[in-house]
Amino acid sequence: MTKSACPIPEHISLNYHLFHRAKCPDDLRHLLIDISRAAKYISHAIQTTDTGLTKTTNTFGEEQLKLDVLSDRIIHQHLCESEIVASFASEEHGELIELTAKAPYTVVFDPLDGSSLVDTNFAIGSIFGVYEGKDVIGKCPREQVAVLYVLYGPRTVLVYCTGNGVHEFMLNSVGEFVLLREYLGVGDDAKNFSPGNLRAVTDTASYHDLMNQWMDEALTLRYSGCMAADVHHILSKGQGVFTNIGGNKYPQGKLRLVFECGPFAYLIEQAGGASSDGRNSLLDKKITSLDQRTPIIVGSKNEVERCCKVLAGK
Ligand code: FBP
Repeated sequence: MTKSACPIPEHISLNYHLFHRAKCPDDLRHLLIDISRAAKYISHAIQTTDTGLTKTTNTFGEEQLKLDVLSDRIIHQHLCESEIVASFASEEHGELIELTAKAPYTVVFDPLDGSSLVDTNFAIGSIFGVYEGKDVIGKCPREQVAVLYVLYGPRTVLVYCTGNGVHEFMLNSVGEFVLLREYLGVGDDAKNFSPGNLRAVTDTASYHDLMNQWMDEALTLRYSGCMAADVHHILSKGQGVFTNIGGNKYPQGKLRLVFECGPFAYLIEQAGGASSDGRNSLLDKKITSLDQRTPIIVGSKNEVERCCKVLAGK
């Protein structure tokens, strides 16, 4: 009997790429495929579900959209079915939720990042980080074994990294995520800037200085209000810088280390860029709570370095 190698398909599927290119462990491949299946249902829900509010708030006191709750429930169901997840933490809940005892992974996710934009038809996303073991408290984002995000825009795209490059897929007409681009990279110099929490310029003079430098140097503004879309812009264009720093309203910045900043810091550094909380790489920031907020500067290396200097008043 002759052993035949898999013929290389015309369109590389996510499963094929995980198996033959990323060569990631079978259980992690199955988990990422299950997450991608959940994303297909969320993509459909965004096209068809009421964009209105529920009468509830999440444990962080934020009003919940019907789509926030539905997306969270879809992901929870798929993680349960996988039987590979020991516990998960969602931005919509305040605590770690146990699923399958002795399973190898913990998944952290923001089910619908930028959801306040859904009624405007702007692109929004789902963000996932995967850690080994059954908790994330005390760990740092460098310990993630996989990061994946999905961007629900004119096309539904999925980007993942398991430590061997950052790769982009598109959801096609038969419901398969097929490879668009491999080994996305981020160059050292930025031509675009993406300034979050801009209200902080009123009480953080150094942030105001940074905006002035970017405008004086005629950098191009690219900001949508959805972190997944704005960081995807950096990966797509191969350069840029995204910031969201503290001010009176959000002293530590608005974004959470576990659900947003840690996953994107991992992807951008894997793509050759840099991340910082103003002093150190976000990958080395210890996770002390699920709701832990952090300033974030992420993108082209030289630009991140400049931002840290200006924000430190140097
Ligand atoms: P949600 O996940 O609750 O929508 O908030 C996160 C977010 O929408 C990010 O996606 C985005 O970068 C940020 O808030 C926008 O903050 P700001 O309005 O301060 O620029």
